[in-house]
Amino acid sequence: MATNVLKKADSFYDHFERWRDTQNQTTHYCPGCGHGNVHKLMAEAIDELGLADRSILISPVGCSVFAYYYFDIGNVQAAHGRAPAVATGLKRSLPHSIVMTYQGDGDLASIGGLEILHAANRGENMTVFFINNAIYGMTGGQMAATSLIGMKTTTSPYGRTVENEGWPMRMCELLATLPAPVYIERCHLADAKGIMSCRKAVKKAIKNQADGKGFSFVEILAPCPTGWKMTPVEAEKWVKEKMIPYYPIQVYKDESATRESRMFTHKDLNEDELYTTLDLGLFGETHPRNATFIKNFPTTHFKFAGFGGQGVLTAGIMLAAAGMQENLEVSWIPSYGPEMRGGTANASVVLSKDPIGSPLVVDPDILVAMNDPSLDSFEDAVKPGGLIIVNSSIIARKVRRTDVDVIYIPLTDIASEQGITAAANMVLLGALLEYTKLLSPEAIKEIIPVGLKRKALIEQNLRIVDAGVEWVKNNLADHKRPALAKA
Ligand SMILES: Cc1ncc(C[n+]2csc(CCOP(=O)(O)OP(=O)(O)O)c2C)c(N)n1
Ligand code: SF4
Repeated sequence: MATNVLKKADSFYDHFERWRDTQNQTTHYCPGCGHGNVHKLMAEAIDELGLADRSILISPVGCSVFAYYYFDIGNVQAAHGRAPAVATGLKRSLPHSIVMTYQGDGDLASIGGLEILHAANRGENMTVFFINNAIYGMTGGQMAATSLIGMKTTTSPYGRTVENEGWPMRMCELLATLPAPVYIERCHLADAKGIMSCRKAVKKAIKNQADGKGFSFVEILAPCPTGWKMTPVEAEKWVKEKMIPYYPIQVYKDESATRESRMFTHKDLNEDELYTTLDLGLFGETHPRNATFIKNFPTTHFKFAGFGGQGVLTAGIMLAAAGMQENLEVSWIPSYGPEMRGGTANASVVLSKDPIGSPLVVDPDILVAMNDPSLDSFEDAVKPGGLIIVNSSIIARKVRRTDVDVIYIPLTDIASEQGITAAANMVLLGALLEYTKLLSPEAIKEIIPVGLKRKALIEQNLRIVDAGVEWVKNNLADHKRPALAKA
């Protein structure tokens, strides 16, 4: 006699540790919730396709945030709405993985509306499961982009209206207008027949990815008895009678049979190609590698801050370029306000003998403050024992900190005396390097002819760097660093 053995899919964990039942066999979902059903269909499809070892599920923010407690495959949990972006990164770096996002309507159609649109438009070779229960279940029943007209939710207590909240969004129809997606289908969980259609759709959407066909999207109309304040039976009926008429069950697009397999390929550039592509060779050959210099180089974090137009970004990038010529690891990252001119700007620069983890400079070793707001903003952030260079032509006040080294230099006045007021940043570079000895001032002078946009001013700028060097020699020879000097 033939026997049917009903057993849990292998792609599920043997024990579901999230919930408190004695045998660890139930999920955390409410009775009658659609999420459990969809999980089962997915796990069985992954088993049948033999893809568990390559599969990565990206769980969303929403009731299904804990999907990773159930699926015994690769799991990543993404910030609200960002699953398609995370999936893109994963799929592109691991092209042979099977990447699936699992997203509710709040996650996919509301906060993550653009992520999904762009991933679909790029035709990312990924699989998206969109669980449309027309409400934010996890947070207590707020209106979703897909809540129906007339639907009462905690944020539409009088019922959703077109005038107030707009039309419910039909994601399948919207995405099917894009040329890139290969497969888009909507199915439902309201009865056994509907679940069987979902089963096929789920499997097909995963298989498409394994075949390299591109972006597949399955929307599943699912009950949320708790959010809808119904019994599970009433909720099933509601899917059938209210949701399906507005969200037609059909295949919106299916080019699976005709699409060529398309695998994303990395462009592997050799070192020469990398240099040309990224313009890294802009400053010519780097200097011969000086192993002792590099070994002894103190990793230094700089913050150059001032008004837009004072050249703080340029000073930062020139210093970084000079460091690069000496074979140091360098980073430069600008930050500026929205104003085209006159706003504040600052550059974070790191020079290091070791690879740099983050280009952000939160607590600089050296702060260059070109104006008052910059000193006010960053004085407290400088590391104890660090250095603050104050543009005393503009900043009248003194530094309050007593645990840092401070030098006051009239950068703007020196630049004016040399004929270009706007070149205070060049005075700074000369002075900074002469004072700290981190690099030779000559290193910056090599960069200027290439880095300066206005070539007619090269000679003058070189002289202005020298003026900064001279000023330090003439004025700071007796400068005493505070006792707590930088080690
Ligand atoms: C950036 C951010 N904004 C808001 C929230 C709050 N939040 C958590 S889940 C959720 C909605 C989930 O609804 P849905 O995606 O439909 O999933 P369901 O819970 O219904 O399965 C919201 C708004 C959050 N966690 N993060
Ligand atoms: S609130 Fe709704 S979506 Fe969330 S677990 Fe309960 S029934 Fe499912």
